Amino acid sequence: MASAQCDSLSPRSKLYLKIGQHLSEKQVKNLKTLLSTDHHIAKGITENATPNEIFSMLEDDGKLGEGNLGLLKDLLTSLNESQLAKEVEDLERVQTDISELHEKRGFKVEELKPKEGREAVKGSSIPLILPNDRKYNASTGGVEEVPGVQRESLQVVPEALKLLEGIEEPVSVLAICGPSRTGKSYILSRLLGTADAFELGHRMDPQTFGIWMGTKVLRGKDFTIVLLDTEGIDAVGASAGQDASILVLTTLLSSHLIYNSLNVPYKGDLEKLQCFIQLAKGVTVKHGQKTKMSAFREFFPNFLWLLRDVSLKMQDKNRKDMTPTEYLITKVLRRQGDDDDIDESTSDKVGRAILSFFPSVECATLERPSGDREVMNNIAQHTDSLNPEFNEGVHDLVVTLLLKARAKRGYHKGSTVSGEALSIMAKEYVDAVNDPKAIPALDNTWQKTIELMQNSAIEEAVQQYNKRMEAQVAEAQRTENGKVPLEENEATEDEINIKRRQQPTLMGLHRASVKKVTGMFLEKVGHFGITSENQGTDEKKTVVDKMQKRLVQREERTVDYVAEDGTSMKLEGSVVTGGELFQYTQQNKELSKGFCQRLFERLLDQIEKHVESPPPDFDFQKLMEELADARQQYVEQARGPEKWVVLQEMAHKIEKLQANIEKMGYQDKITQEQKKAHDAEKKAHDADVRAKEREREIKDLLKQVHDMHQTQQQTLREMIQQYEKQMNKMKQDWQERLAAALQMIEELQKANRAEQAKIAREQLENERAFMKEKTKKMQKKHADLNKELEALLDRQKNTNPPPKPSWKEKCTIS
Ligand SMILES: Nc1nc2c(ncn2[C@@H]2O[C@H](COP(=O)(O)OP(=O)(O)OP(=O)(O)O)[C@@H](O)[C@H]2O)c(=O)[nH]1
Ligand SMILES: [Mg+2]
Repeated sequence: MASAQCDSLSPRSKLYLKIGQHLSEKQVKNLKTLLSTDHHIAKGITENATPNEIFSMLEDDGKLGEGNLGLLKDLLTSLNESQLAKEVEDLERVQTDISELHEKRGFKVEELKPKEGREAVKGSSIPLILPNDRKYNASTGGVEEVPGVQRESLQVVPEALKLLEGIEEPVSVLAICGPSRTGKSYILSRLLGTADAFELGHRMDPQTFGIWMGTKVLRGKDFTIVLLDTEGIDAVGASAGQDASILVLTTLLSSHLIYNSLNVPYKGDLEKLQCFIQLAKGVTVKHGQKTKMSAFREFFPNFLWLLRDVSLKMQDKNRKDMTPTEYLITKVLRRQGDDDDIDESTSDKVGRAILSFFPSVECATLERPSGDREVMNNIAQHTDSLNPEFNEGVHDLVVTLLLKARAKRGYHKGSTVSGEALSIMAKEYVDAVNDPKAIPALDNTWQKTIELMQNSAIEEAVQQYNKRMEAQVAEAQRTENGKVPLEENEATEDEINIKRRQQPTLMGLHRASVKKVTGMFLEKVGHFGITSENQGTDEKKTVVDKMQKRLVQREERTVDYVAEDGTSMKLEGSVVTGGELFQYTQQNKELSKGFCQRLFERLLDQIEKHVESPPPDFDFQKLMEELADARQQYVEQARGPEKWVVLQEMAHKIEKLQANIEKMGYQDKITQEQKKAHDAEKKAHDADVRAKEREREIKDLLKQVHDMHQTQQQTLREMIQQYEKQMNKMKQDWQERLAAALQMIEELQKANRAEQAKIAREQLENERAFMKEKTKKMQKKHADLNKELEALLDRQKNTNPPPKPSWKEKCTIS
């Protein structure tokens, strides 16, 4: 196997390979016998399988897996391979220990799955952002140098963005940065419960370039933790400006930033961290405006300085023990000496920048993993041979980070960032960092992100609507002999009396589809923070309106109707003029027109034959009876919105028939008076039919206005329901979080970890205050929504129907 491919394998897969290569032919045979005797796999199935294939089968059956290697250990012991059995046990312990911690805090390691139809990515990490002199090779999962290209800019890796897009829920982003070759990738891997999820280097040259993302995440109840590994600040080939760009991007994308370095830092060491001062120049909160250092706090991640290889206790000048955080803040970051000294050194500036930018600054330490060079060089394979204090420190770190993890907040208060939003933000920020004339602005980027997400949610809603409509319309139109047009609106009382098969109406299907799609849409947009208190329901309503406008556009129109006698009629009403629904109404009209024309012609065909070669007893009276009968049949069988239009269009055919009768001498069979009386009767009848048609049209239009009001009310009601759901969920989540945090504080106190207990308590108090405020705001919004609904109901009650022209009055018959 090529080494690049081998490198991207998980430690478990590597161990399977190693076992396979190590076992002799005889041992493999015994392995198969053991498996069949204990009924794990039937012998016939394993006959020609390699050990690696057998392990895959056991994984597929759930008999082997992460933290579940007991069977393999037993098998190896039975084969007298005690060394390999120990390696299996070690790996299982590492994975089990950390995964138990995850589980206790409600998290589970999960592999990110690409969206449907997309290829899975190779390896346990993938570059998210790369310098332009490197390129991602999707088939190997590795990164290659681009020959002859100088590093000048950064670029996003589409495959990684696609993975992120698949995370619809809020994300918490844990990123690590710091000098090269200080064990950043290693510690990040340990947080996931493995040892080499992120590529480690064992040479002096830097291993990680750009910003990498773990393809495994920690999936929690309320958010998913995504891990980002970054290239070392001072990596070979990167200039100071490029270091600053990587730091800017890491800071903007994360919600918890770990700065990782070796040994205890001293004030003077800050000199090298000028990129933190650059942060203020490299980012702005509001587009085009200079931002005060302290204004970043609201949006920047929590900051944890992780000191590696530290075993000494930290003490103040009176030899009193200090916590690492106290040490970092008072001895390293805070300005020392005389405050009146106007010369601020570079170290002072860096310290001030770190303390001002980040909402919380803490410090943690880890001891040196091992003194053995061999172990250090292959640290991923030696988790259990490491200094126990180091491993304990790793556990403490995992607990602290999980306890503090929060969903990344968006620009607006109360909003959160989903994986999908993060992928858009990554691209926007990279574009701004690359452009020498631009600096990333938080407000602009957030606005753009929300717009893009709203648009994509709208597109998805439109697709869903069309999928539903196409399927339902086809189903409703289907008959044994083909397809029939649908009525647009529900039948009027008159029409119900006509025996017509009761079918769903086009508008009925449309309303049901809009209702379903709106529910799904509201659920979706709720995730990306437009439910925030600041924007609240107004924006939500606007975006729902925008989506519904894509589905149907109506216009209050004065519609022209031309009566048969040439009289023009004007009608006020709400008419479907566009949106996706329009195509269905148009198609249905076409279908109705064809269907009714064919029906009419079929009914008239027989009568025409009678006129052309009249049977012996055929007279004018008979003709009129046949015509009346044909009309009755037409009224019963015609369907769809064009049925009366077709009837009107066909009227001249009937006139032609009558003229033919005159020519053929039937005229003398009836008296002039009879004809006159009959004509008058017919015209009166036609006028009556037309009047009914027009009245029905007015009713349809009134109904459409009514429907529009109903949809608005329905949307509001759904928003109220969703708001209530959110409030209840928030209340329940808070109760659970509160209980968990109290239990955690108690545990920390019991374990004599007063410092961590204090931090946890403070955090709990902050959150309690925030929740109180948020609940108040949400209750107000809820009340506002209810008021709005009441107002809408009142408005509808007081709305008079549009003036209804009297067709009989206007439609005079000459
Ligand atoms: N001294 C020391 N070395 C460590 C520690 N953890 C890991 N290492 C070693 O540091 C080397 C580099 O580890 P990585 O995790 O790749 O370090 P990195 O900071 O990601 O390196 P770059 O990506 O190249 O910047 C490996 O040989 C590890 O064995 C530690 O806590 N202390
Ligand atoms: Mg690295």
